[in-house]
Amino acid sequence: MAVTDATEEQQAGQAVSSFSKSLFLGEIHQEMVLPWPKPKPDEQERIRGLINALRGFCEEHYDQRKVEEERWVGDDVIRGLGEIGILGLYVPEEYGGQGLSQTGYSRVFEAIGQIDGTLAIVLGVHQSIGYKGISIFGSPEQKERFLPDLASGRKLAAFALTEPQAGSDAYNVQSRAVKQSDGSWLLNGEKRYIGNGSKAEVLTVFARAEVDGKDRHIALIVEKGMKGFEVGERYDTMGLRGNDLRRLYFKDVRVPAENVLGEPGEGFRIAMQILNNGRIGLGTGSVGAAKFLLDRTIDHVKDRHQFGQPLADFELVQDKVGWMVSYLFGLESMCYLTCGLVDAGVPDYSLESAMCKVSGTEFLWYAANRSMQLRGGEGYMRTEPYEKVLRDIRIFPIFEGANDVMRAFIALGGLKPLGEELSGVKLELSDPIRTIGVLADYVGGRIQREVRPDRLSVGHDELKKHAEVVSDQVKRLRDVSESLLRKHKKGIVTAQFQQKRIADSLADIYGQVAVLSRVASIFDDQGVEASGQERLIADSFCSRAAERVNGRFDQIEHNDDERMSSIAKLAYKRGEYGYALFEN
Ligand code: MYA
Repeated sequence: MAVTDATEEQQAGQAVSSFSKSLFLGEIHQEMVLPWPKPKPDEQERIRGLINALRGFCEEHYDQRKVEEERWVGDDVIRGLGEIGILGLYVPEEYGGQGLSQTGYSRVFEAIGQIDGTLAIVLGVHQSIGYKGISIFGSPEQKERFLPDLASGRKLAAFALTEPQAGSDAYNVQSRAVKQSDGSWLLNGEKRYIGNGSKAEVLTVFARAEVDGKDRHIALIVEKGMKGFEVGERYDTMGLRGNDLRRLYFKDVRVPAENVLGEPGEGFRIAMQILNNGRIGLGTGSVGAAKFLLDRTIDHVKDRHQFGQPLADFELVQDKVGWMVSYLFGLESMCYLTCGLVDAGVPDYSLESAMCKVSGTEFLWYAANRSMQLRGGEGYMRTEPYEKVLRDIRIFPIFEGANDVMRAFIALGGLKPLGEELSGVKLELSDPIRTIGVLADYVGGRIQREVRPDRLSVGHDELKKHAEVVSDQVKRLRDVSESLLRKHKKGIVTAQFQQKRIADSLADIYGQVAVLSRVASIFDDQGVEASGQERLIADSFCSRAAERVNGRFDQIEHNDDERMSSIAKLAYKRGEYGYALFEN
């Protein structure tokens, strides 16, 4: 049930497959991002009810320190949360779920992130990625068979992609499924770092498989109890101690044909599509956790007095709190704009979800450190939540696509359509990361046609200056992207210093668009005068983001990348830091 108000213009926007990829072409498809997407009132009501029930339940039954000690959130907690609907948030009502949109799902998930990182991960592994594949790609029979138990919490789900030789390079999975004469698949292999590992009864597992004579991937639904499926040892982790993280072994596991998810051969695409959704969850989960930290920090700095005044009155405290509020507003806007794209049926939101993941997880790390800093010496004590939060969230920039890999994916994914346009040929290239360089070979001299980029127009004078600046950045994005393709040709695939500049700039541009869309809608609803605070935030977020973007674009030409690489290579050669001080 898609329950957001997707306007006709937004649906018309589906003619373009990706908002962010279009920015690389200098096009701003603002019908996709304006007006700001909001859930319908009846869904908002439902979201409120679920969040209240969640908070009430956790207040009474969830003790995060006990979860750390016992190293599991508790089967009773899973059952209880299942009973109040938290385990089947986006599952259609006909299968026993709540039928929420992506926006609704993410909003409830944010509230889970506000309560505890471990709980968010256990529930996220279950529904953000564990059974997401069944809900998107499952046949009606598979949905009927699995979703009711999963949505109610009678069964838990897991997602098994990562292997010893396939972490960031997920394409390289070595597990193999071989088709048998009866149509079943014989699965062999090993997975690692699998959340809910011993608890899950339904697992989405990815393997290589020969399909029509080609080496492809397959997605299989493995069920606990299948012969040859063994749960291995548990990892001793730094944080998220209540997450049951395991190795899994598959030894001649016979998976029946009716447990193949989607089409054989489509496994990698299925995995990536699931992760696109999972990455949004990590973005909004980070929003929730950051809100928890910020609220605590605001209480503390108002309460604590030093040098005869509250901490809150010191300028450097205001600098930190003000910046956290402003950036959180930007991050939240970016995440929920992405949810809106999903709910409007935009087919490709892969770059947006990767940006939510990268921006969310890095902001959360910053916010947790700053909040702890502002708590002073007391913040270092285990009686305060910071040490646990820091341990829990440290993995976020690493899993669900390491942030450096996501940056490469964002930059190359965006450069690919531009490369195609410049080449004038629609090339059948399979991927942005491995083969985009081939495109650049086709890029000849100066581009023939004059490119007139679109301008972003928001209907309020107060926001127009920012919209103009964003439009200029989009033009520059196209220009610098074009010159990078010309300069590096195939080498763009490995030009990671430049990829990072492009990816981070895109995130800042997208963040500004999201903030402008949201604040314009607040102006519409409340009037400009009444919305002074949001205007202030829009001013600060957009000005700072624009400064970062322009700084990075300048660095594309003027940088010390080569020096940095040389220093690193010399260090590799020395085999140690090795610069002599007086005692050597
Ligand atoms: S789960 C495991 C996480 N693992 C990963 O995320 C793996 C990271 N690696 C990748 O994503 C890929 O390998 C990359 C692709 C991006 C590097 N959407 O040749 P390719 C298409 C749609 O470029 P590669 C975990 O950690 C591509 O266009 N399509 O592939 C648990 C091409 O298609 P075509 C995509 O060079 C965490 C084809 O695939 C996408 O290998 C638990 C081949 O692509 C995409 N994204 O590089 C978290 N990517 O052939 C719980 C590629 O048609 C979450 N393609 O052109 C819960 C949240 C809780 C929050 C709590 C907060 C408090």
